[in-house]
Amino acid sequence: LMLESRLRKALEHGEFVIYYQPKVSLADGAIVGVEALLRWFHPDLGLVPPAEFIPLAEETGLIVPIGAWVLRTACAQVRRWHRMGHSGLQLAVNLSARQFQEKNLVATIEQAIRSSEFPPGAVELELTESVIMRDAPEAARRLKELVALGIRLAVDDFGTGYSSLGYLKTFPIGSLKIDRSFVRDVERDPNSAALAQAIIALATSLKLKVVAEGVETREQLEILKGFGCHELQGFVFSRPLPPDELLALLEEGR
Ligand code: G
Ligand code: G
Ligand code: MN
Ligand code: NA
Repeated sequence: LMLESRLRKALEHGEFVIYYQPKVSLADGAIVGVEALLRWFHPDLGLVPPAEFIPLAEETGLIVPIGAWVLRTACAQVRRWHRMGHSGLQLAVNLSARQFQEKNLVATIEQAIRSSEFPPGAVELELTESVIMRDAPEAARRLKELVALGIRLAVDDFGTGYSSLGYLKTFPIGSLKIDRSFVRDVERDPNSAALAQAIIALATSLKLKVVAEGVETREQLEILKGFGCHELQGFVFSRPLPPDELLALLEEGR
């Protein structure tokens, strides 16, 4: 309860920050995008990890205003990086179930994009299979509205939901993010390797981009690259970073 009342005030007190984790092309090692990851720095509690407050923000509905703030702030930030010469940089933002169902979602996104003059094609929304599959006909309409804005859609934690694959055929998905549970054991466990390879083959034949998340070692990187994976995200390249450190990394790479 204490956490909940504090969470209610966190936005107005300016206690949220966004960290950015690079997504890297496996073809040439270039940073092609960033995923916005919310952090809560509480003056007394210190850093409260997202796993501890995002479920609470979901339950209470606070995720809706918080998520709108994330969209506005991340679009404005990445737009500044575009203007500093990193013009191709993609921005990925996570959407939870509550946000996806909220009736003002499309307007919120449109406004965030417009107010920062953000190129819509450089925004990608990350949704999990369970969010997409919750109410399939309604979700399909929603996804079409989002795509009509010109933005892209990614399936997050791919392979962990208990959905059919049918939605990949009918829904306007642009990319798959291989869940890190498959990546973690890819060097040791032949089944994990087979699954990662199958997901990459599936994505490739459907002409979807495929991103491996949670890549921690050089060996994992090489295996995934060998399987034809397009991009990676993970500690092997960088942790999620505060904006100034992310910018330093971008400047280093040119
Ligand atoms: O940042 P990791 O470092 O700990 O994130 C944990 C979880 O929190 C992930 O599942 C991620 O998708 C989710 N998350 C992080 N930032 C956001 C956000 O801005 N909005 C939503 N809805 N989820 C987020
Ligand atoms: O669920 P989602 O994919 O949005 O969550 C991203 C989460 O993964 C964040 O919590 C981020 O901090 C974490 N993460 C990113 N790279 C790695 C990694 O290489 N290893 C591990 N263990 N976690 C990672
Ligand atoms: Mn994500
Ligand atoms: Na994920």
